Amino acid sequence: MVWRVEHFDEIDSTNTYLVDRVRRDDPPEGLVAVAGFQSAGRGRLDRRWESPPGTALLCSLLLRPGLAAEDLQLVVAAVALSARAALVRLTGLRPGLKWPNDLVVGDAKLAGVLAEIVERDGGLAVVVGLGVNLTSEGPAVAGATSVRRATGLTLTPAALLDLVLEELEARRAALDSGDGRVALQREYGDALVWVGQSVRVTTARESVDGIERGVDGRGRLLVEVGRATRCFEVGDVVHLRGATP
Ligand code: BT5
Repeated sequence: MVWRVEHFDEIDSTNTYLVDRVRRDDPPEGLVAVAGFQSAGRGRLDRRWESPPGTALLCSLLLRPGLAAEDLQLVVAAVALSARAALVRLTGLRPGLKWPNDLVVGDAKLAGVLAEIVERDGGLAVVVGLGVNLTSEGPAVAGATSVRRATGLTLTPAALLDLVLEELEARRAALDSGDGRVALQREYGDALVWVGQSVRVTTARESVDGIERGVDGRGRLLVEVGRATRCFEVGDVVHLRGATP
């Protein structure tokens, strides 16, 4: 993969920028936007992602994995696992993955991933945004952490991005083959936090308590509720400490 990195001191959102670029001039896979500050950083479901200037890796990647929209979660996994592997190499810190898109240390959020699909004639373009707290936990966000808080180490955004892109080479290639996707799914399952533990999954329609049982082949979350196993495509998960559903 030839990565082409565009740097911005300040931008509204690197995801918004790449989505607009795809709509406007449809650049090839491998375009990366990275910013020192986002004035309108976005999370899922119209939520905000906030990082003080220069304290986080804020980037978005344009991928064209040739998969169906239903397999988007695997693309999220490829990027989240690459960020995790890069952090392990740079700091020794091994964050867990919280379904569907967070890197966590214990229960505290270290990083988030936001994937957006843009449909083009030539297939799906996927913009995957990654925000990793390096030296600040973000303004007044409860339950957040940073690399510095978790390890005492100060990483630069550039050093982390370089390794994330290096780690993504093999995982991006894995998306192109059945065996590769199975391997990614296994790595994702191994990195997932709270498997076998009590969780609450909240969707737009309902809130369900059960035992987390991992992910299926499309990266959907499996939760045992009573005698049934429920499968979730979207939602938010919290860890229920000491609760028995
Ligand atoms: C996410 O959404 O976690 C996806 C975050 C993706 C951010 C990257 S930065 C580069 C690229 N460009 C963008 O505009 N976005 C991407 P979600 O799971 O919905 O979590 C959002 C929630 O995380 C917010 O509602 C806050 O509660 C919390 N949050 C906001 N800023 C945070 C921070 N710096 N650290 C930890 N949590 C934060």
